[in-house]
Amino acid sequence: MATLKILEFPNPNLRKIAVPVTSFDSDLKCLIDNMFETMYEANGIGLAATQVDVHKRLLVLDVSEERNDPKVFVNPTIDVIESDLADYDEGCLSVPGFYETVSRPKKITVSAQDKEGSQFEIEADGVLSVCIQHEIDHLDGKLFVDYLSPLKRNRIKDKLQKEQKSISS
Ligand code: GNR
Ligand code: NI
Repeated sequence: MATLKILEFPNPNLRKIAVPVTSFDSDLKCLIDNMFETMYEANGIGLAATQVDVHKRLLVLDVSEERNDPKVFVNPTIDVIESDLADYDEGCLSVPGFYETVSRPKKITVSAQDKEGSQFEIEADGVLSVCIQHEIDHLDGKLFVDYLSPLKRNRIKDKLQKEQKSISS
């Protein structure tokens, strides 16, 4: 296994639209393992392939307290979105150090495939719902900062760009 480099805002590759996964082979399983290792090492609750510069429709997450409930969603789609909204203080591994309140539909029904390609459907609310919506946004080239005012978004962008220039890894 290996950890992967996480792209940071405003890297333009974070704006790419991911394409569906079509082969459920050993390369996919290897990518999934590496995404879990990257997510756990970074103490994240979720990670979309887009964030590691792989533009395929898959995401991993683990919203459990014990960090022992890994879940993979390949080619996820949101089938039902309830109209009630809920606020959550969101962060993102691609926007390190910034947390802002985002309002999203509270409850969703999601279908996806597992790592073998079998279809499944789940209902999600609470942090699981927030995380799935946040990760599917990544697959569509969207970031939580897009929900903020342009003023806030640009302040975050300027601060991160300065940091990236001073570190330049
Ligand atoms: O680790 C993460 N925490 C988090 C907190 C609130 C709302 C969403 C998230 S997802 C984030 C990991 C990440 O950037 N996934 O794309
Ligand atoms: Ni994120």
